[in-house]
Amino acid sequence: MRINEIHIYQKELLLNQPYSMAGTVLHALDSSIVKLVCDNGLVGWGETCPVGPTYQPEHALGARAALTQMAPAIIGAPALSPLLLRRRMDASLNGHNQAKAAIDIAVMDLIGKFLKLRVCDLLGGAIIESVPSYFAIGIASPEDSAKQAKEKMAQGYPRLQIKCGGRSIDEDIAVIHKIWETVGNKVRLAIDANRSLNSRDTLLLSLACRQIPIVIEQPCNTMEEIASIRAQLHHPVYLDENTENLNDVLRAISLGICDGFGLKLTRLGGLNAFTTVRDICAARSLPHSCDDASGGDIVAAACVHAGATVDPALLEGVWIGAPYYTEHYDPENGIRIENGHINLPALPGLGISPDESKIGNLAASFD
Ligand code: 0XW
Ligand code: MG
Repeated sequence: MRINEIHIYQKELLLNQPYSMAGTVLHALDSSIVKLVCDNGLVGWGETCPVGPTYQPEHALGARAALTQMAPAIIGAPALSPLLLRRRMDASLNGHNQAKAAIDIAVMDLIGKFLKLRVCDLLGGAIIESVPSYFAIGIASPEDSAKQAKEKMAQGYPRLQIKCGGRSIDEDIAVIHKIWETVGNKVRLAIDANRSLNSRDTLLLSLACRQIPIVIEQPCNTMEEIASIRAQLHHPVYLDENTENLNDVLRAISLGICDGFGLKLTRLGGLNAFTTVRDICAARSLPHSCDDASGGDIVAAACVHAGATVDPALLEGVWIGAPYYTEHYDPENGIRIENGHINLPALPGLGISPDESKIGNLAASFD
């Protein structure tokens, strides 16, 4: 079975409310969807969708350019050999994990459909059939943040992530205290500064909240800044944006500068790269999430399949974009959150079939 055709679509995902992180407010997202067609007619779907152009060094226009650059190397490749395909991609383009991830996801979808196995089974097997999710509360006032936290806790989310940064540190501290007063320890809390705090403000935040059991996610811009204050913090620290590839994860672990990770599937290079990181984290008992920066049903399905293979004791949850979007690519089997959890799709491959009228505009085709 060989890959005969590649089709790349551009999809604008409209958000049902502005999504705010430190220094960024987004109203829509630019997703790239990949359709691979094999010589036997089998179809596999992949997707990659950065959360705006400043979250990671890679961006949406770059993803489509990278896919176009790699297309000649992908056409004719054996579809049942993700490792060989990865090597072909690496030989034709340096870096650009997010774009390579879309192909990796599509190939795993193809293999699953061919073997009549779910993607989670190809990744080692699902330990759980329903994965915990978490909700990210955007930058807001203490009152609004606490109101949202109460609502999301009532909806069954076992964990909340509170965005902070990009404003006075006193406001961030007030938000954390207000949420803690409102939900207490009935839900796990993480604070995510998305690289925006300097080391002084990170120390002040940790000191002012030392009685509150929070995880502090990606407080500063660089691993070096985090390493310099780590010993003085009162809370566990997770890295997110700093882990752009497997080597970054290895560097962070070997330097001992974090207690866990907010992992992003496409940033690491896709499902196969993720399983390597999953196993390294397990070897060091490091908790982590299994998310992506953003994306529709295809990315969400990939994250749920991967998340189901993580030791539940180490899984911090699977964040997906569904609560923030207005539509599903697959209206019937699209990935949804119920009671703060996500059920694994039952069908082979990723278990979703995008409706082609919902996947945006054709940007490029190769055969
Ligand atoms: C909450 N997330 C998983 C989704 C956003 O896009 C960013 C991200 C994070 O943790 O940084
Ligand atoms: Mg994060």
